[in-house]
Amino acid sequence: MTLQKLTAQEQTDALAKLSAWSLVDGREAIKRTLTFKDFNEAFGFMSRVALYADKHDHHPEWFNVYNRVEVTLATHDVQGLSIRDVKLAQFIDEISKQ
Ligand code: HBI
Repeated sequence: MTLQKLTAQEQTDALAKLSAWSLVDGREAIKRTLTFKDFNEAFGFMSRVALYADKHDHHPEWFNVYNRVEVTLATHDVQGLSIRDVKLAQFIDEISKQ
């Protein structure tokens, strides 16, 4: 099954359920910033996401400084958003209930 780019309506529906995420200005991508107790917690989060990403062959674009992690999700293969970004965002929300 080839990876499909989300339609505008699918994007709207997905973001309605991903309230902690927002669209990146000028790019079909979604972003979220997470703040943890300390670096140890932040890196533990990143480790869990990294294992998920490698298992699902879908990797985040992210920036970390100390206890803050800025995550951006998009699918290079479709130059936009796909179901893989929605599922990775859902996983991130589940493991980081803040
Ligand atoms: N991660 N975010 C993201 N987008 C992709 O298109 C992607 C990926 N990880 C691996 C991957 N694609 C492989 O299928 C190859 O295209 C590199």
